[in-house]
Amino acid sequence: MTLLQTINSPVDLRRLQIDQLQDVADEVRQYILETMARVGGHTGASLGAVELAVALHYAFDTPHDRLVWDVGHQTYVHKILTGRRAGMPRLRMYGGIAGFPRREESEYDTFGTAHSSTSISAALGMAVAARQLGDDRRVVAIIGDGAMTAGMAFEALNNAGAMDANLLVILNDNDMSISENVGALNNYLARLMSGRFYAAARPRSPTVRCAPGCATSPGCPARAPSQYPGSSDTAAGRCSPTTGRWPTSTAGAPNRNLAAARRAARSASRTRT
Ligand SMILES: Cc1ncc(C[n+]2csc(CCOP(=O)(O)OP(=O)(O)O)c2C)c(N)n1
Repeated sequence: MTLLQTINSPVDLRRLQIDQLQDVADEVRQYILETMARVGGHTGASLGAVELAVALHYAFDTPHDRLVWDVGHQTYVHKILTGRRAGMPRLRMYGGIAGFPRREESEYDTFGTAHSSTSISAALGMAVAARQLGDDRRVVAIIGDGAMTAGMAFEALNNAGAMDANLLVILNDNDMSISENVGALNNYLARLMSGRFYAAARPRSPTVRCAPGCATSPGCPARAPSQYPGSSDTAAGRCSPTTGRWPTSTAGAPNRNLAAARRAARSASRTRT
């Protein structure tokens, strides 16, 4: 039996060790390739979100926490991990599952959408509603570099920045849209990705799991080690479950590196302009 066959919901995924997640991602990728070769679909877009979907369902307490996928055809991995693996061979067929998220289809589909550029405003609405209700729900918008170019996404960012809502926006930049991406934003992101900030921050990323204060939130691996047995954050002295802070002995390491990376990025952008 493959690992993937044991995952019928994100709860099963969250029982795994962190170092098993890459195997899950590889199996999902293979499953998509095999299935889509037979039935057809938006294969490429979902292949660009395999690790991301696995990581998000592992780190967040879905469906309580809300994942809002911007481009609905990126959600094949999300569908496979949320109990719809067996339905994939009938994707987009009469009586089968939809090629996009549908709220009627699953409690994990938080927003019925095709594409594009609506995720940030939808997620902002959910985050503000959660705050009004005193709910500790976390909300994540996942938006591609293509969808990010639309005015609606910028309106939503502008609004979100002024509302102090608990909202995470993930920019999934794969340098592609309907076809290869063009335009000033694309050029800017390419500069950012090839710049010194990214180069300096990237080697640190495998060790950065919890942000300072993260242990105060319900999905924090350090806060719920039994739910996330693969997490070694507490053991490694990173995110403290009691204070939610990085312990002094090691706190400096990631933060100092990020600070250095930011300084490098600032000086790099000064030299470029
Ligand atoms: C309101 C609106 N604007 C633009 C489009 C065209 N459109 C469809 S998908 C998409 C973005 C796809 O690129 P990306 O978000 O990077 O996702 P990927 O396809 O790479 O997974 C765009 C701009 C649209 N369908 N609707």
